[in-house]
Amino acid sequence: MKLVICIIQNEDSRLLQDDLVKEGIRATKLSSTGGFLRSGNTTLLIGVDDQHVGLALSLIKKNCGTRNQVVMHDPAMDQMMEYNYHYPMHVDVGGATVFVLNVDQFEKF
Ligand code: 2BA
Repeated sequence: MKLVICIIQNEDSRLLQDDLVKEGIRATKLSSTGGFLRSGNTTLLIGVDDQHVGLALSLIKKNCGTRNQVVMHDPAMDQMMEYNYHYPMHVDVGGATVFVLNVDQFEKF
């Protein structure tokens, strides 16, 4: 069994969750915050049998697009001395950042 952790944009979560449910793949949605933009994003925890990992990844890929976001000046970023940012700044966010982890044990009580 694998645990797929995927960080996606809020806008993509509904359609992806719909597709996962249609395919009988279970997922848990967490509200998360990106460390760089410090804006809301969505993290999905998807527990799947090994043979369904490919299907889960293809649904993530299908539903999660890259978007360009404009970052206006954020004083908090001035503290990151190792970078020299110029505002407004354009960053490409997503489609999805995905981690696939081995699950040692899975129980439901
Ligand atoms: P954020 O950390 O808010 O990052 C949003 C976007 O800003 C990133 O998109 C990237 O294009 C840009 N970015 C991030 N750090 C940067 C930096 N130091 N300098 C310049 N640009 C930077 P994505 O790479 O698609 O990441 C989207 C979200 O996925 C991230 O939101 C974060 O919540 C998560 N993420 C990405 N890589 C991760 C990792 N290695 N571990 C944990 N979470 C990660």
